[in-house]
Amino acid sequence: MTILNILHFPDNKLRQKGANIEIFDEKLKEIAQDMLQTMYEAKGIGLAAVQVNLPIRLITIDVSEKRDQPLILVNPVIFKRDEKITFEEGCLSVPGFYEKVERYNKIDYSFFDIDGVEHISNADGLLSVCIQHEIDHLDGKLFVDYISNMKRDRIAKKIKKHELQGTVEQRKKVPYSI
Ligand code: GNR
Ligand code: NI
Repeated sequence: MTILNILHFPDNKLRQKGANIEIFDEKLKEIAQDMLQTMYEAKGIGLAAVQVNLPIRLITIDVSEKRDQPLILVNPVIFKRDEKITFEEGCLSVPGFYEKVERYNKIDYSFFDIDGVEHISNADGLLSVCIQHEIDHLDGKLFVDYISNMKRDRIAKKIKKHELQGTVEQRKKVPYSI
């Protein structure tokens, strides 16, 4: 198993759209396990393949308190939406920033499991918000797209500056850097 690298806003690769998955093979199972491990290690409740630079329609989720109820959703589609809910969202691709976003409280959705079997299910509350957030990633969309341009640009600037500083710190640790 491998911990995958999570892309950070404003990386353009986060704007890639995930392609539908048509082959349910061992490689797909491996990717799903790596994504689960990456999600747990990052302490996230969800992860979309686009966030780890894989433009395919695969998401992992675990909203359980004990973090022992992993969900793997392939080609998820929401086909019914009900009631609005406002939720303070965060994102592993927008580290350190939280904003209120309006979503649907209740959804009906379909997906394929890792073996290629289709299922229909429903969700509300946190799971519903998380599924909508993850499907957005598969469409190249981030929660910061719902806030003002000014706030979004400031977040982009802060993350860029923070990561530039990280690079400098790493450079300092190398005694004879080139
Ligand atoms: O870990 C996460 N927490 C979260 C909180 C509120 C709404 C959505 C989320 S998803 C996020 C993980 C992530 O970035 N998934 O793409
Ligand atoms: Ni996210």
